[in-house]
Amino acid sequence: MVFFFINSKDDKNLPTSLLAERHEILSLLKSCDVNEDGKLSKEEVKAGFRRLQSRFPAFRTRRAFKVADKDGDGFISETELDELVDYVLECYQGNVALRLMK
Ligand SMILES: [Ca+2]
Ligand SMILES: [Ca+2]
Repeated sequence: MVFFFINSKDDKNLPTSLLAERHEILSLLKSCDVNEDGKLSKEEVKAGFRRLQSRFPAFRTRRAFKVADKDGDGFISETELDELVDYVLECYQGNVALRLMK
């Protein structure tokens, strides 16, 4: 009984909305690559946080690079993008779409 309860709760409701938010963030970040070199500079990531109505875009950007810029070259490459999406999701989970509408 208990197992059934846990399973049905975790597997259904959450992932769909979470996936939708991941997708929103991913397309936002991709649109921030203004020079189209396939990676995100600090300025480009900061612009993304501004789009998300962050009150502290510089702070968020610093934290994001600490988490996502694994090789420390100062850019978020395609392979590091997932980590960046995770960080953004951590900050704004549940209201990404709302923030982007403003
Ligand atoms: Ca770029
Ligand atoms: Ca990097």
